[in-house]
Amino acid sequence: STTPESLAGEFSFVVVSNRLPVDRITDADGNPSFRTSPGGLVTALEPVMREADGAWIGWTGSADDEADPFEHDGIHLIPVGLSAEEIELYYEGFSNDTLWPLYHDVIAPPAYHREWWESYVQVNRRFADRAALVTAEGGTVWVQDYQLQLVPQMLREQRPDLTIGFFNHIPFPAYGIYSQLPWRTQIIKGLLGADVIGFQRTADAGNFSRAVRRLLGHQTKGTVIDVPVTDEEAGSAKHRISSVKVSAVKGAEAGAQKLVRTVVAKAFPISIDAARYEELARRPDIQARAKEIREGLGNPAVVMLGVDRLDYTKGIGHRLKAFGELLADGKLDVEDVTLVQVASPSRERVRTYQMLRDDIELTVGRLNGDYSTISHQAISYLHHGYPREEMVALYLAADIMLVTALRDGMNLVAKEYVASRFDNDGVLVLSEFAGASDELRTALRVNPHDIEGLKEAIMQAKTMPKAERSRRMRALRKRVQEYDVARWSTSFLTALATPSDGLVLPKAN
Ligand code: GDG
Repeated sequence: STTPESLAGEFSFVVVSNRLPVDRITDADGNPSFRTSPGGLVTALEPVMREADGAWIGWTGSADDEADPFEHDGIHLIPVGLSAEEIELYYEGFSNDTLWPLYHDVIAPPAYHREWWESYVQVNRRFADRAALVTAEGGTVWVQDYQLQLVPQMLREQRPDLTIGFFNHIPFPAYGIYSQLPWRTQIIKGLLGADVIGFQRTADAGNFSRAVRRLLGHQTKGTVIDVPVTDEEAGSAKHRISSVKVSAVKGAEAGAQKLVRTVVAKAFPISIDAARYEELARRPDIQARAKEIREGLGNPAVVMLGVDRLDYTKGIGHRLKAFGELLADGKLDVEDVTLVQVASPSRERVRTYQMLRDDIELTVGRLNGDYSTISHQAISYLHHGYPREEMVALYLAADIMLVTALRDGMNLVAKEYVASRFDNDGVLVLSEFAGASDELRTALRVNPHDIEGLKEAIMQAKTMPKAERSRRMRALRKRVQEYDVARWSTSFLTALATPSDGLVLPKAN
């Protein structure tokens, strides 16, 4: 059988993420197998991996699963095992109950526990070791997301020959918030092990650079950060010398110089496989399904849609509040408007998520109790995950798409809706706190905290003339078609392959 050791130095392109892009399933005969799983990151990287014939390192999603490396749908997958305790401390704890709320502007209070941090360090070390093992001399490793922020530095210490990229899928908070983190300096240093650190928005990259200046005092200029090189690193012939330059020492006497590595911290807004969504949307069976969905809802004049992981960052409660008030005000009537809310199950073992679910379901139940009729539901609430085909049918069935996140790195749902609407119809209501808002300028952009403003936007969407809907949607579609996921990964990997500015020194030794 294939062991990780048998793959030593095998791959010149390696992606590292917390989760592998597959779910373990058991078929009718009890045989275990894998299926490609849904989700933001998977959606984004699957096409890239296939093309590069690279390897993907990550956790399978089950406890104590020490599966051997295997191939699935043409991608080499290299599992990293997590114990039940590590899932609790590193994943549910530090990743999802410390970093997630902190990086989303403390919408929920982050919990700080030293045992969680210790587990985070230990698990990051395991991922770094695995990447160090399987990556070829001079290869490229692309580390994904907030669960693995220490991996770049850990990897660089072992393998200075590698080119290392990191992409943060979630926001990076302002320093006033970030500075709460008891391990703020360690995390910053961990990330600075990368050559290129990608963020969703320009503001995220700026927040990171500021944290670097405040905590470490390194010089930054635009998107370039000068990171001092240790003597050991400078003496290593293996060092990726192209990123090393001589820089004047701030505050020292004239002429004083030191060796620095240049690290780029910059926005690379993630996207989707737009053509694939359009292709699905054009399928007659999916269009028929969209029609069937509307019929099933009682053929209301207007269908509104929300699609989110059930997460407190997504602003589902704010959306329901605005919708409920419009029903109460008599501005909306269940006879001709229905809200479909898909809330896919997420992080169900974390207490904050259990409380959120209770809260949302209480609100939905109340609103339906108050306003639904025998023939028409106010809210069709679905706590399920669906196949992608069904998602596209929902997008086609929806006259108005509501994305009201309180904080969101990007929000791919907004882009998927746009990509699916080849009919140039439909209105996107989009929170300015989602990264997508930087790009999707002709959406109806809202501040979801402003319930009055959100209600007005919903009414504006409902009464918007066809010509305006079409004009706005065309502009949105143009953007999403041009800046698709292929463009995202290409621009990141191009930046990674291009040494940043500076006086390049001849190779040491
Ligand atoms: C993180 C960041 C950033 C959802 N329910 C179902 C389903 N989905 C798919 C959607 C979309 C993806 O999951 C969700 O992506 P989002 O971007 O909306 O949000 P997060 O999951 O929070 O993702 C986010 C993203 O990473 C990428 O960088 O944009 O800001 O938080 O693709 O369609 N897919 C299927 N069934 C479902 O029930 N098939």
